[in-house]
Amino acid sequence: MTITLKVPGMKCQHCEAAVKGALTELEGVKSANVDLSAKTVTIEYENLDVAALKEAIEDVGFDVEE
Ligand SMILES: [Cu+2]
Repeated sequence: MTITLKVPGMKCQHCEAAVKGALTELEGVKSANVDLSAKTVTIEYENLDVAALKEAIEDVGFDVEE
């Protein structure tokens, strides 16, 4: 499955790396690609709840909008 989440707080490549790292650490996440100008992250995943994806992003300090 693929989902795109809006993460408005991402401002630079450090933010991108933090969000991407938090997501790809999760078992079930195949890829996470950040679009910094759109402030979105597109996640390819399986066997996971969207809630778990959001939680991982929030755990590294960013709010998520769907
Ligand atoms: Cu940053």
